[in-house]
Amino acid sequence: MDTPLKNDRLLRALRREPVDATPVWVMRQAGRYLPEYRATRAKAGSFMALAQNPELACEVTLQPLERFDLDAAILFSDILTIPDAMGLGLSFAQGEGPQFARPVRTRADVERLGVPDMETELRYVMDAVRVIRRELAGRVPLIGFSGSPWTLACYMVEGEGSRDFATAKAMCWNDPALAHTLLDTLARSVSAYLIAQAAAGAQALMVFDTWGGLLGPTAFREFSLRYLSQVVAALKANVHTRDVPVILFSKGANAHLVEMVDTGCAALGVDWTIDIGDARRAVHGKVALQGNLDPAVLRASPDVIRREVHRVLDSYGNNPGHVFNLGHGVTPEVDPEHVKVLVDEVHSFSRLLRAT
Ligand code: 1CP
Repeated sequence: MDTPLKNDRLLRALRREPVDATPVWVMRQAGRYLPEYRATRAKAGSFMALAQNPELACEVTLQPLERFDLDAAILFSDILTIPDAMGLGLSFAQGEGPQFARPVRTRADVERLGVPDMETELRYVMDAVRVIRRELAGRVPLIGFSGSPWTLACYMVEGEGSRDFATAKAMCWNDPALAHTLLDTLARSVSAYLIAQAAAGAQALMVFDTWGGLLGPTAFREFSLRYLSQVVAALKANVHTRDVPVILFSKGANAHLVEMVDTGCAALGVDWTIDIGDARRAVHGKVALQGNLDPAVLRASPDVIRREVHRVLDSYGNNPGHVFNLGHGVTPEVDPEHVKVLVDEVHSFSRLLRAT
């Protein structure tokens, strides 16, 4: 567990310290675009069987690191493990999104929910963290993660994926007190989950607020940001997490970057709809930024990918605190060779930038 890191670029960049080259990892770097992932998933039988088997979860976590010169590993799991552990009955139909057998709609549904026990109901996640740390043997840091309270509430109330999560939003308008009870239970669960992952060995923590951008400015502050702040405050107050960098990613919420800095997070994820140089100026270099290449660029030719990598690196400039990533997850039809082009170009071009 105490093996020194051979590659600490990610952690240095998150602390806004100098690095020899910009660190890079890719959201959803383990996933369906990799044939070896599809093979392991077939062997496991289902997505949840894969996620609940620590040895197989470790195998797929390491697969992208065998192919690409990545600067971080991310735990192979899912944000929906918490609602599953709360008893909602999660399943993934083949080729389709998540579904809950028992969505949360009424006050009785919300009041039934408790904070899951991390070392029993979610032990498989902590076991996966421990196995991955052992197998990584200090090659790169391991990122743990959770969904944000708001994004988890979206799936729990809706009962499945959605374009607009209109049922979840309706709860916020029709019964805000009920929405707040649910979000508070989720914030306490997310905090306990991230603390347990750090205690098990996660070296950085990311919170995915994938659906934050569905909310207007006032609702974003009330139903998303407030609970992100609650989570970061809980992590700062805990001995396992007070020194572990936290990355907050609210997709589609670029208008709120400055307010998000006030949570006390180490870094903000940014999607591709803002120039990363503008985002850096907006936050006055007070946090690191992670992003923000449009994932659709990976469907273009290697020359276009290199040019777009240069554009993002040039825009951030020779400033501390950049973690290169996509602005959202890599999609299943992407050619893995294109991910290799991206990763190698980030390292070589960022070295060049530092030399000039
Ligand atoms: O068919 C399959 O094999 C399942 C596809 C899949 C994968 C590869 C799912 C189901 N989850 C995952 C892994 C996963 N999910 C990771 C692993 C680590 C890595 O990045 O390599 C992570 C970090 C997540 C996080 C996640 N799950 C988010 C937040 C990030 C994002 O992409 O915005 C969300 C919204 C989910 C929900 C979810 N789980 C799976 C799917 C297909 C979805 C999206 C459902 C929808 O469309 O709403």
